[in-house]
Amino acid sequence: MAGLLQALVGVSEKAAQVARLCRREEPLFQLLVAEKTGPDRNRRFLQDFKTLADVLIQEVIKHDLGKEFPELRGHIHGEESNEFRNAQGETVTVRVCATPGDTAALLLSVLGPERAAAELLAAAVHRDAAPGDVELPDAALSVPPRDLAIWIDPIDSTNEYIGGREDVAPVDGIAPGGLRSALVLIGAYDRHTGCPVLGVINEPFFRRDPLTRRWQGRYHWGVAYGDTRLCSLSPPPPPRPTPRLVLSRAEGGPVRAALGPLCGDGDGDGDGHGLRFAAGAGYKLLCVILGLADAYVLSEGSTFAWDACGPHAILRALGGGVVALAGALRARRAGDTGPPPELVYNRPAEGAAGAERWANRGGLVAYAHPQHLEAVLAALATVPGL
Ligand code: 2IP
Ligand code: CA
Repeated sequence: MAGLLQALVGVSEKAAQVARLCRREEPLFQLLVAEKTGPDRNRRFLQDFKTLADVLIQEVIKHDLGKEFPELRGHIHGEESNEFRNAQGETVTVRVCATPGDTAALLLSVLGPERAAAELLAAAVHRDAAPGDVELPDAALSVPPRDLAIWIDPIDSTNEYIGGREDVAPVDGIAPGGLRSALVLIGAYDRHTGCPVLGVINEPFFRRDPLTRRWQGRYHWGVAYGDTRLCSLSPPPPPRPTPRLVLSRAEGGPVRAALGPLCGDGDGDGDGHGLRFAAGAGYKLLCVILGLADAYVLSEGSTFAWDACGPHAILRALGGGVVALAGALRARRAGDTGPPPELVYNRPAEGAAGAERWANRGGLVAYAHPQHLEAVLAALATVPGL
């Protein structure tokens, strides 16, 4: 298990390096932002460069983890399929080849004339990632990889990653948007129960080195398996008497209005009181993990298994969790007083197709302290339609 955690940290570092590379190296950066800079002859592909980088990172993670832990092969999932269509309409299966040259040639069949970009990406995926320096206490961590499966989000908060704003001032430590909210999310869950057991969040754009001006990252991990709870972070501070909640900017008026009073914001307009707004599902979960917010509330099914699995494992390691909002409200209204069901990661939504199969339908509440979960549910139980 310690080996697997180290490996997950290692692959998250590789993904973070690719994320930084795509913004640092001109040939890649041009492709990344091309959509914003006007029409181009190769439009069909350019619109999908970020997807190609994501697919490639996913394949690297599958390749590297599958090599070290053969039991995980076929159980490593992400948002994207590795079937990629190039500008000529041909289907190319993106994968890591035996040599950097072969991988570059494969990427070139998607990237058309962009040889420099293909070579930079191929070199990055074949470079050895810095091994995770995670040291675990000798706790008997006996969960065998054959019982686990993995969800990966190579870069969450795509829009902020592409937009690349560096100067977004944090409010009480929470960045409302910008590069800080672009994160690598990796989670391992129990194949049989669907419970998240191991999570890594990597922040590729944590801070700029004052001397080199290069971006530096950092990462966090957590383990919640059986009775074992281990985390790279200290437990969150004691619950604030008035909770601080973080929401998506897309969250609607009725939910804001119901939650505002709970956190000292009478009209729910987020004007410096307890409601905070931030981009990125993973980033909002990280805010709860870091104790910057007490809960993240989302009333829509706009997050997916790959957004929540890794952060959820870390939250569990710290004594918190993530519940399905609609299910929790339903149980509450039916008089059920037990703890509401946590999200699980092995059950596709019935009747859904494509990415929707893995949507966290009906929204979620991520919390650090159970009393804040209770307060949020009590406030939301009054909102019609939820
Ligand atoms: C997105 C991303 C969005 C988030 C959405 C996720 O993932 O994190 O920012 O919406 O739920 O699925 P919001 O910012 O409103 O919380 P991706 O960027 O990987 O598509
Ligand atoms: Ca995402």
